[in-house]
Amino acid sequence: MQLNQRIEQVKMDAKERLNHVKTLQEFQELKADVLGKKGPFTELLSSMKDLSAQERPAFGQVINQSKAEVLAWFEDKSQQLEQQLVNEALQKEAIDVTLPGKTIRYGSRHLIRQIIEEVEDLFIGMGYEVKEGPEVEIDHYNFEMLNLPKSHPARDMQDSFYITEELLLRTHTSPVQVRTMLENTLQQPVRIICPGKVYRRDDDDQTHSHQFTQIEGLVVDSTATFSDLKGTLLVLAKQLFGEERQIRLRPSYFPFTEPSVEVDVSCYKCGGMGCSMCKQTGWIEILGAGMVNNNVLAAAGYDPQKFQGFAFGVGVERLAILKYGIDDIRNLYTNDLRFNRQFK
Ligand code: FA5
Repeated sequence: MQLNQRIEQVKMDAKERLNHVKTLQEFQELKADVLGKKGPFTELLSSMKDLSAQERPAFGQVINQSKAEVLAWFEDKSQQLEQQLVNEALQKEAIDVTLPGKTIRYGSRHLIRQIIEEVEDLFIGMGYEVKEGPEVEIDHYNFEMLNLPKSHPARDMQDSFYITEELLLRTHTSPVQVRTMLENTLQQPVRIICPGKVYRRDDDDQTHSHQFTQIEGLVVDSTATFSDLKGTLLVLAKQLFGEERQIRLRPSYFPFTEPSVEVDVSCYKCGGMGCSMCKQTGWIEILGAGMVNNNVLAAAGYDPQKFQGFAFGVGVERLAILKYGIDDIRNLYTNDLRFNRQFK
């Protein structure tokens, strides 16, 4: 075979095989086959020894040109393969932005917590400090320091869970006022609210629970009056329930306040007409309040001649019931997520 023909055949053969290459590995193998040391071009160059000295340079040039041409085809193919790999990778990693996303469920604060924080925000804005105390309390702070000695009949108002003779689950948040006044050894004015859980041996029904939440409020200084108390409670009721809800104060009795009142808010369900929720009265009791009894001030080291004050204790669950029209207090404890999620 003529050398020219052999060169053409090598080129055509290389082109044909290159067209069939699909993968990078096949490409590398073919490149080594065609352009490597043992390949046809090396063989062509060595076959030039049979040519005359005049013919050699021209053929050498043809072989080198052909090899450069074939090399260029290989480079084109290499780029094609790289592009193909990139395209395949892009296709594999493609994200369908039109697919619906996965819903991520996230938690939220419980309704009781939300109301506590709403009340805290309101009172912090009026210069109050937030204080907390222990849920397991000593009888001395829960009752005695609040003008309720051991044999006092008013202890029956708060049926208690005793742990020992002297230790009980606190029945109200009022012991936190005692603790705060006692801590305040310089007898400075006090303005606090104290949220927390309390426990009573009450029978559970739509509006009563054996464990519930109270927020205590206490102001002690030289000028606090009953009208300040009334104004403060009105601000609280309007903040929570809106302008249209009414409150009423009923004379009441607490050993730790004198005078004492019970505060009711008009029933959300019947608007005051009377229904099963408000036991046909049109009102739901939300808090007890009054002017701090002189005995309580004196026991905590505050001179009743110089200091006076008011206090209140509000039931947070009752606030939730009224604010959101909840028909059973027990819904606040059973942790049914369908219920809880309504108050996100
Ligand atoms: C007291 O606990 C007093 N310590 C409140 C107080 C503080 C009066 C400071 C004066 C000065 P009372 O027992 O009325 O008071 O409870 C206060 C509020 O807690 C009630 O108005 C009501 O909203 C709520 N409450 C009482 N018992 C329950 C119960 N079993 N379940 C749910 N909420 C209750």
